Amino acid sequence: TKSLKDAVAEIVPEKQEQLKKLKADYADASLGEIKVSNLLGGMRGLKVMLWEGSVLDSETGITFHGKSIPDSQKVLPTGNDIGVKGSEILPESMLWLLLTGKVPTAEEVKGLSQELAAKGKLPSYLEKIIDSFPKTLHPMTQFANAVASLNHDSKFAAAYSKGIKKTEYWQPTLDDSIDLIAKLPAIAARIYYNVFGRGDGNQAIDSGLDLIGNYSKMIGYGDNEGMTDYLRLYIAIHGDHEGGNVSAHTAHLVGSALSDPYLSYSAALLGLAGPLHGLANQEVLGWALSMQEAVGENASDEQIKEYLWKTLKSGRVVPGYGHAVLRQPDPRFTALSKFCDTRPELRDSSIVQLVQKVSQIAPGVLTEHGKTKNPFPNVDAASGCVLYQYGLKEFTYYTVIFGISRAIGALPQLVADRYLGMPIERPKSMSMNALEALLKK
Ligand code: FCX
Repeated sequence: TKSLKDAVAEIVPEKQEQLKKLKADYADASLGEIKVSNLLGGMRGLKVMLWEGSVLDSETGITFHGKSIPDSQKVLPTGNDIGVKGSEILPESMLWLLLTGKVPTAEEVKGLSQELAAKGKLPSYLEKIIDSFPKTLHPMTQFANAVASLNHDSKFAAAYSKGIKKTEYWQPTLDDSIDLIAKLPAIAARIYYNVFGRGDGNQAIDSGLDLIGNYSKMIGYGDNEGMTDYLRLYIAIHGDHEGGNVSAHTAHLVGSALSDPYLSYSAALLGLAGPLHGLANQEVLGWALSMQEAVGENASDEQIKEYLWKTLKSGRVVPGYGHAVLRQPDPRFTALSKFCDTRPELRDSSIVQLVQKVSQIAPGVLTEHGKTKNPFPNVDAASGCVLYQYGLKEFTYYTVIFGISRAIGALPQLVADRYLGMPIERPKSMSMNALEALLKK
């Protein structure tokens, strides 16, 4: 069977040709004007970045090389397809799709799973670094530090210092990316063990298991099919959300300086650790549990409304709601909610039921409040309550799981950046005085 590297090598010439043609035919074509409001408003809506894996439509949500989440669920190989139990998308299948634009066969995914298992063990220097972190250091800070430390063994950094040709950059970038994705579960599991004392302290890897089958086992859920398959689904559909979000953009920006994949992705994780981005899933659960404590288990719609207003009136955001691009309910939220509906252990859970009830009521309250451009739930509204129900109750750890996922989207773009020869990113900034002088001219 074909390796992932062979599959990427196959598409490189056509992608390079496509870029050449775009430059030749359209280099001077306009993609719209830049307004002062764009400069002052976090660059919303400006089409200024190339991102190959996925495109986000404000109404219909994310598509991965043209495939929606339900499309992907129909065609991408699952655990059952490769001989490990489970009916949800394997993150390996999504990684293959994002890197190549092609749907892999079950054999190709199985081969990739085996490659990842073979590369998953942590070097002992890294284990020592992770073990030296104080337990009180936030798991995301530990995660980003550990990922950056792997730059010690970067093939890209080594090849660059030896003078590798620019046309070959993508190959060690892909090697590093696969190596990093292979090691993320063991890094995340070791942090979990050190901070919370749960799971397997040695992060043993079973060569017959898929990436997340192994991760689930390492954090103590190897026998829980529901949790393992949920983790696969969550990690697969959460991987890529086009290029402008903080974590993806950071990986691309830092990578544009030819920092290797470990350094680039470590920077992305630090962006993911912000409460308006990845940390929202930690925030949502804390907020939902406080609501449950305040309103009790069988809260009425009125009680939930009151609680939402209390949050808004105290000047806080309702975590898990709103989005910088989306203007409809997030299809990732919908996919996770559907997963809950198919599983009795989740369907009957009071916290899952509360979160689902809030998702019906909050859009009305947020619309009446009148500030947010999107009153609907985003992915973070649903993700944490499922982990909680399955007994993973340490919510400062939740964003680490998001951090395993985002690598599957951000690293493929880094590979594309290298085979497309993308330049160092360097937008123009303005001071307020310079802006006024320009506008008054
Ligand atoms: N609750 C209350 N107010 C909200 C809100 C919410 N959930 N979402 C947006 N608003 C407010 C904003 O704070 C802003 O107020 P301001 O004018 O006083 O500054 C106003 O509505 C307009 O914001 P809007 O343009 O709709 O949203 P932005 O693009 O600026 O921000 C995020 C998007 C996602 C950051 C925002 O909706 C938010 O803070 N949501 C809550 C946190 C969250 O769930 N983040 C996760 C997002 C995502 F899925 C991810 O990255 O993981």
